[in-house]
Amino acid sequence: MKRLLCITICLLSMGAGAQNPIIRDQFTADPTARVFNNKVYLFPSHDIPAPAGQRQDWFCMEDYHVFSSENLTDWTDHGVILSQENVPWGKPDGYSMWAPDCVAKDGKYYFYYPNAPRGGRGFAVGVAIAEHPEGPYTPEKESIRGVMGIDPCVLIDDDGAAYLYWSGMGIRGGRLKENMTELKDGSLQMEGLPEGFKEGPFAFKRDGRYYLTFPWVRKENGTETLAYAMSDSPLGPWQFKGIIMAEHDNRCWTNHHSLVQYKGEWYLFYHRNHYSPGMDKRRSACIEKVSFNADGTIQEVKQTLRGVGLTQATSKIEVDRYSSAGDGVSIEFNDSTDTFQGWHATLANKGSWLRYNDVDFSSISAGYVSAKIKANANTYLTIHEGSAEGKLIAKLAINVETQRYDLRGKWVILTYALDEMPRGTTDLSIVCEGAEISIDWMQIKTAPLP
Ligand code: FUB
Repeated sequence: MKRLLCITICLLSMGAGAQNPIIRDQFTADPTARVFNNKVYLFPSHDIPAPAGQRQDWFCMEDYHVFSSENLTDWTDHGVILSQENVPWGKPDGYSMWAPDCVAKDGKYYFYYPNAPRGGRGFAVGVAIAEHPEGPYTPEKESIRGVMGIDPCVLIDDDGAAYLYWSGMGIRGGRLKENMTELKDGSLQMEGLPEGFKEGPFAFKRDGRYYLTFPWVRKENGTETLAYAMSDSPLGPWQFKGIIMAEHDNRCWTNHHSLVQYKGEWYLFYHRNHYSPGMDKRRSACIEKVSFNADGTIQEVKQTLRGVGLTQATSKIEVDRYSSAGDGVSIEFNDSTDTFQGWHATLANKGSWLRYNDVDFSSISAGYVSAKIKANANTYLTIHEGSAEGKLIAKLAINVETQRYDLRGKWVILTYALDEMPRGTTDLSIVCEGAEISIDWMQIKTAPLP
């Protein structure tokens, strides 16, 4: 057995990290992603726990943040760009800052957002304008005349014409004036969409064809799928094409999404209540890759824990966000009173395995592996390149009864020398070789000590 180089007994919980959800310190619903200046900007809505006096079992949103990323893995939070008390036409305590969008036109950024109007009922849609995607954004004094509803989305066509879509008694759309803040000729109901509840329109153009994508409840007592229709014209009529993503398997009622092309790949941003399993109005943004068929139709997308993007071998590899797993693997929150502390995986039996895709070893040439693990009896894990039968990279043993410590049931960080150093980007598999063992994360290091 390899010599154990270092043991750290974890007295404090470590910060959570994971691939899906992509933002790991706050809720982020209704994720609209846009590419500006070669970066992906994420404009989600911001679920918060409802303050006293507000409905506890409903959506509660008081402001918007914007985030950006160049690799879809590391996200920078640029902070609050708009709060309910700064919307001149909105209820300052409406907590109704629902799904937004942002587009760039002629060097300016137009942020569209729904909100509860002051002294009125239902929802209206406003615009806030900035010189930079990160803001500062200045809200227009009035909401957009003729738009009563939620979930605005803007498509700018190749000829510069801009179209606004939103939901409210179905999905409506209309052309915007050059000023981007008013409808040009009113609006019309989008025709050709299936029966059943629809909201959250997201429109885009690809290879000369228009796509209208939307959350859709397809069956009685069902929850939302993500579905789409195509057309040769920005305002339809539309031809319904089917499902992009099936209902959540945990009955989270909403889904809401955007599709964006970045560095040659298409991605679906969507949400799910990962950090709030008991309450589906506190959601978190996730990403998956999307593929199109030759005829322009969209292949159905499956939800994963792993999400997208490379994980640097030298960062904490949150293996509980695995790509696939065999029998005997389960995940649990690290701290059920603070779910943002993330998860750990438990491999219950000898032979239980999990696989984590796309780990980038290119910036490291020799090394050690540290892992945060926990067991009740002496046992060990092996780490392999590729599948569970792939080349052995390291063996992580835990001896729970050392001369100095009783480690039974305690989280410890163990550090070992690697047997082999993978090159480039590879998948990693972790295999339980003995009694039950839990793992929170692992990390490749150039030096053995932290
Ligand atoms: O986030 C509040 C609402 O839930 C959105 O506006 C809808 O699209 C649904 O996701």
